[in-house]
Amino acid sequence: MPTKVDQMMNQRVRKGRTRFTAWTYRQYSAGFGAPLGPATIPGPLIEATEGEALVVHFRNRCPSPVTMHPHGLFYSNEMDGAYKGKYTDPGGFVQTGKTVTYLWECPEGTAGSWFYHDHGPLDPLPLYRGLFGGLIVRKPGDPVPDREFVLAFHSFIPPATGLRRAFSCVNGRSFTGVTPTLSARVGDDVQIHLMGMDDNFHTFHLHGHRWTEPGGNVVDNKTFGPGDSFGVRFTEDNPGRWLYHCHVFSHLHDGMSGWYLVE
Ligand SMILES: [Cu+2]
Repeated sequence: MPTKVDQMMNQRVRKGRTRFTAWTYRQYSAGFGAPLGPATIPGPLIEATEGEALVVHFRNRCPSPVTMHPHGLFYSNEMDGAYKGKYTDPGGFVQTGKTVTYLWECPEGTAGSWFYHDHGPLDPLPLYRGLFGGLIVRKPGDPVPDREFVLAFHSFIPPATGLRRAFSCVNGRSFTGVTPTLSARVGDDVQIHLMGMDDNFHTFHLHGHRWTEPGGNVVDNKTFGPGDSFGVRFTEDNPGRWLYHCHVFSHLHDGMSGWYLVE
């Protein structure tokens, strides 16, 4: 929260120290030559179409063993990226400086809003420091939305950060105006991908909007728990300065909230 201002309440936020060293996934050019962008939370968005396979070359530059474990895809047992004690495959325990290659497949039936995260021997502390990212699989020929956003609802907790206070976050940031400000224009095909990346239950509420789930339910506030992920899609029809937020009030007023600006 670099600005220390909550624009929703138009007030300064006092939470003591707010700086710690996060761990993130970061995309590199071939052979780990050079980073292709800044380190971000969530990490690089991985996108695929049904029928494709993902080959992920992963090098660990964190000071402790970490991994990549995907949700929603098809993968064989040894591509799980999970620590399993004496049953662990190499991809489930990647030591500092080591490289592994994961092969994950996206056959028919895997389309969805998914994510990947650390599942190594220190789970869940590395995840709580930021080791997670979005993963989207589309059906062949599905139109790409005009506006697409990936939002992780999560928290930074003292055992992971060493800070005195916990922080309720969207994409590593707290409080409206500091969290991602989304924007769209009337008529846009908008898709927002949500994921729950901590120990809490959250909801996604978007003011002035509603969306229809595949089963036909019309929703304007959706509950999701740890490890849940989903997409919200609608045609934009309502200009304004809107709030999106978690409707668990203690999370909302601890910063799990942001702007959605529609022209
Ligand atoms: Cu919440």
